Amino acid sequence: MAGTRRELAGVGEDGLHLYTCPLCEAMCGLEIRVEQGHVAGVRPNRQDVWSHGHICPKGASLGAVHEDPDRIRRPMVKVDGQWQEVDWDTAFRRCTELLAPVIEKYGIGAVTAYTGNPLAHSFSLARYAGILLGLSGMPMTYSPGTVDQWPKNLSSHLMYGGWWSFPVPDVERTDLLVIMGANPAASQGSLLAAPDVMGLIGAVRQRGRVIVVDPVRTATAERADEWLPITPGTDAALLLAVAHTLFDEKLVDLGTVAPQLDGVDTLGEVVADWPPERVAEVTGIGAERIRELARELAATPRAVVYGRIGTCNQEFGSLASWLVDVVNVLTGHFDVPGGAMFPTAAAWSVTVQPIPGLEDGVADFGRYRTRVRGAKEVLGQVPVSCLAEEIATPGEGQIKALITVAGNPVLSTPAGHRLDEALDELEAMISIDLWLNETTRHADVILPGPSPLEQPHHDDLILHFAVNSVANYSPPVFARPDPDAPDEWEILVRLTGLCTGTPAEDVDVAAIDDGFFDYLCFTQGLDGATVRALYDHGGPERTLDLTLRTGPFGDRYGDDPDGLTLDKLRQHPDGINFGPMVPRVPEVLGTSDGKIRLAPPYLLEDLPRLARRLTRAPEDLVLVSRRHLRSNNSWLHNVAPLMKGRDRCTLLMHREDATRRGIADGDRVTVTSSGGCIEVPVEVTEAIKPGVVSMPHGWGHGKAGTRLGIANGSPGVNTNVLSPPDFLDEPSGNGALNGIPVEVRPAS
Ligand SMILES: Nc1nc2c(c(=O)[nH]1)N[C@H]1C(S)=C(S)[C@@H](COP(=O)(O)OP(=O)(O)OC[C@H]3O[C@@H](n4cnc5c(=O)[nH]c(N)nc54)[C@H](O)[C@@H]3O)O[C@H]1N2
Ligand SMILES: Nc1nc2c(c(=O)[nH]1)N[C@H]1C(S)=C(S)[C@@H](COP(=O)(O)OP(=O)(O)OC[C@H]3O[C@@H](n4cnc5c(=O)[nH]c(N)nc54)[C@H](O)[C@@H]3O)O[C@H]1N2
Ligand code: SF4
Ligand SMILES: [Mo]
Repeated sequence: MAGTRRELAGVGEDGLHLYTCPLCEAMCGLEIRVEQGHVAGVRPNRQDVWSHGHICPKGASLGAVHEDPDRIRRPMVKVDGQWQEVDWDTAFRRCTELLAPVIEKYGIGAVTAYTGNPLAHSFSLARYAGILLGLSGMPMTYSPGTVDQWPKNLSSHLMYGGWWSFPVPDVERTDLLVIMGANPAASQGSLLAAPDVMGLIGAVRQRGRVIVVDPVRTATAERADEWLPITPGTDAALLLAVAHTLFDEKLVDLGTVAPQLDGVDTLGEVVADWPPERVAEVTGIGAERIRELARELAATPRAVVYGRIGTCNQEFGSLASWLVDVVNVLTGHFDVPGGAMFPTAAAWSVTVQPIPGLEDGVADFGRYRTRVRGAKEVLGQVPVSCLAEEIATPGEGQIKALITVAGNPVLSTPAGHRLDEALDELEAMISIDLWLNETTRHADVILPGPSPLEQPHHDDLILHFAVNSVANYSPPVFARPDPDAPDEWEILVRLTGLCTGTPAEDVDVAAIDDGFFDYLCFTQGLDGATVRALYDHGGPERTLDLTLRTGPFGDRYGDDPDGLTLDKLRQHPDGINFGPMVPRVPEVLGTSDGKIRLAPPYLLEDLPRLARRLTRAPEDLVLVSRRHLRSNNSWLHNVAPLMKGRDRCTLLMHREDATRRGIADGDRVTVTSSGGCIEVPVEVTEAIKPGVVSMPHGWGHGKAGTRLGIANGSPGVNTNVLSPPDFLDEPSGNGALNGIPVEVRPAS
């Protein structure tokens, strides 16, 4: 019934609510029916101008997430090892009692934070994380960024002068899509926000071709025209050979961005050393197939290569991330429809502001190093795998206090089992989280935010990866049970104040919020006090209105009366779609000379390391990671409807590899790496390259002191026990969670 107007219920009322799912980059519009104060049903919103009726099982279970009896609803304080529910004032006083003495004794350098993945999807946390990270004075903080997209941040910073300027594959209009190291059938798209991404990929096949480069024949590969099984960690070599062929066969076509390119000749000289014959053996892809891939890309007017986590979380993540873009540029598929394009978000994000001192894409890294390992800072982050040793190793500068925000690093980060032990040594740990899980069980205080359905929603960062310029606003479905409970942004502001010397309970939240707002106004050439006078409230809604109104479609506070405002979005509950991506070069570039740097020296310096990889003795077996549609990293395993079906925490192994080891389907095996050892059941398959095994991450529940009734019933094992903390992509410091050498034996 396209276009029909429905009667929508108000916040907290029974009836029909429209809500954008905050769980992944697909940002599906949902219809949520509430009866007697409970979610009676979740259905896709077919009138949503972005998702047009797409949904997955996770979105359909948002009601179960909200109703989860294990979800933390009131602050909790640990007293003599026992949790007590307390009021908010008591909880903040306890934070002060814990943190103030640590800062007084050791200084703020002994305090750090870990900010996890759901933050990027949260209305409140995403818009205010910058306050904690920027104003608290903590010299180093940690995040899953360095087990995720840090290599892409790095290559974008160096090439475009914008560390969050990611070219996104225009899947709506391309005719040849090469997917490397991504499985959108499970993930629903990553650094690629698209509505019903598998539907769009199916449509590419109707028009043209889809090729998947992955060591695993994933559900995405099953639905592609061709699967190219690649040796983990060798994508950079493959892409160098593709670029070689483009130069060698005079297929280079720089397209519309030609005037902005810097370094084309250097690149030509570099790739001359990388003929397909040189990389065929190590990649496992024949030289002629590589040449043909280059020719197909060059000959197809609308073609694009898309690389994601498999090309980042690996030994040569920075080179691979850079070279994906290089190949798109050399084939003329950059900044044009059907190629890789820079999205235009309707609301600009605080998160993507340049790092002070690094505005121009300079390679000024290692401005500080970690105390224990000497790991260098890259774009303000050090490898997250350093956190455990920084807590556990005594001496000047030892970490004594930790704040976690929406993160579960015990399961998500390399050698999480060591972190699990180290967390007990902290003098203070405060977690902003909704569950008592493997990480937060170590906390002294847990400060819960409202459930997703008790918050408004409009994505922040994710809309910068979206194939359409879309804007929408969802009011909360439910009213807060305790109207006086602070929102998560307020918690962040109080903890920031605490870090700078004010007791958490005394922090003037409104003043800090106003100061932050004034700064945001200042970046737009506006006077904060004047703009603030237009509002009767602060918080993320005010920030959203500012970023919409000063964004590309905004009304600029009246300059364009037809322009976008939050009020206008409220009147369009199905969202407003400003259409597909448009060319943005050169305006999007942050380099001082306005150029795209095709051959950044910092990345070229890493090529000898890749060359050494070519002659390394082949590994017997290497481990890669995978995702499942009904998991979300570590944290949706407590939702009963998502846990139906057979055990997902299994080791995928090729039949030949299993037979050779006397292993049968369903057998339990031990998997050993230089990092550690786990025991897990095997799933024997032909849908994986021989010599490669695959494990999902985010499992390993069932720990004492957690409150996860359902997850603890199907705990699985933590694959990150196997991730060696020092196995890294060197230029970015990103963890190499794929391509880990392992041994597999039948369990005794
Ligand atoms: N349902 C669900 N959705 C999610 C998540 C989730 O946990 N569950 N997590 C979210 C998050 S945080 C992220 S970052 C995104 C990630 O989204 P994607 O990037 O799509 O991640 P995966 O589904 O893990 O797919 C990665 C693929 O890389 C392959 N691979 C491993 N090593 C290599 C290699 O060396 N080379 C190549 N070419 N391929 C390799 C793996 O076999 C796997 O198929 O998903 C998001 N969406
Ligand atoms: N081996 C291996 N390891 C990996 C990966 C891999 O591919 N392989 N992928 C990596 C990637 S890409 C990522 S992003 C990381 C994820 O790493 P993390 O972000 O550390 O892990 P999550 O499992 O997403 O943890 C989310 C936490 O947030 C809490 N939470 C959920 N919603 C909210 C909310 O609204 N507010 C608050 N305050 N808390 C909330 C949950 O209870 C949970 O504690 O894992 C990484 N680890
Ligand atoms: S694909 Fe699923 S989890 Fe992702 S936004 Fe849509 S409903 Fe939510
Ligand atoms: Mo991620």
